[in-house]
Amino acid sequence: MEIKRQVAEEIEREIETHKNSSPLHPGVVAEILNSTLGEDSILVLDCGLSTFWVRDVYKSPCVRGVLSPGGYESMGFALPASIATKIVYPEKKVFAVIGDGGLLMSYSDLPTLVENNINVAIVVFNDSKYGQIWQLQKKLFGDRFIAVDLQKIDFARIFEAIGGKSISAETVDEVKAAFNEAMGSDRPVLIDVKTDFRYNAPGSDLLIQNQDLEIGHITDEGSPRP
Ligand SMILES: Cc1ncc(C[n+]2csc(CCOP(=O)(O)OP(=O)(O)O)c2C)c(N)n1
Ligand SMILES: [Mg+2]
Repeated sequence: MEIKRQVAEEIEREIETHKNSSPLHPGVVAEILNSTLGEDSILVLDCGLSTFWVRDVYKSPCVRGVLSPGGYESMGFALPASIATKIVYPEKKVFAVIGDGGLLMSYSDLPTLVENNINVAIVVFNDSKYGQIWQLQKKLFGDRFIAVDLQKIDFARIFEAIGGKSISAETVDEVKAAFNEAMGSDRPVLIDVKTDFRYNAPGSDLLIQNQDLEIGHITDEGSPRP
């Protein structure tokens, strides 16, 4: 219970401190989801740092309001899962939250949205990184990074090229306006939000302290001991 309280305080502090930061803090974007989505919405999560923020900040106003790959952590889940969700629950407003890495693993499904006019809002947290892996490497390998950089990809232009409606958002006001537009849309919309990978997931430090995970357990050859 003590850890739960500390994590809740950490989230509140982070969002307050970074409410005007640029690029956007993923927790700040998650708060905007809180004020936009309602009981008639379903939020579908992918895997990664951004989705951890959304998972911990988003307060679903209804039962079965969130669909997630859970502990399986499968990147690429949210886009096809959001298509299926909309087909099963056509009366619901479906938002998918996906990192740029996760969307790169699944974006061949984007034409399906347009071709069949499946009214889902795809929200890309675009930080040009495998953010979660960057955080892990920073924590465990003393700032030595490998294979965590992604190209700066303009997903809005990709979706437009397919024939879809897209919006790029870099500020709180732009994100609010984009989410509201998606809520009122009868077409699929892709919202490309520029986010920052430098904010580790809520409770990460507490978790590592409690697992007693030390850098001494890692070698160049091996992974952390389970
Ligand atoms: C299919 C698959 N491959 C690899 C991983 C390991 N993995 C977990 S998070 C992550 C990076 C996620 O990057 P992105 O989707 O951009 O989200 P971010 O962490 O940047 O928010 C990777 C490679 C995974 N969970 N699933
Ligand atoms: Mg990313």
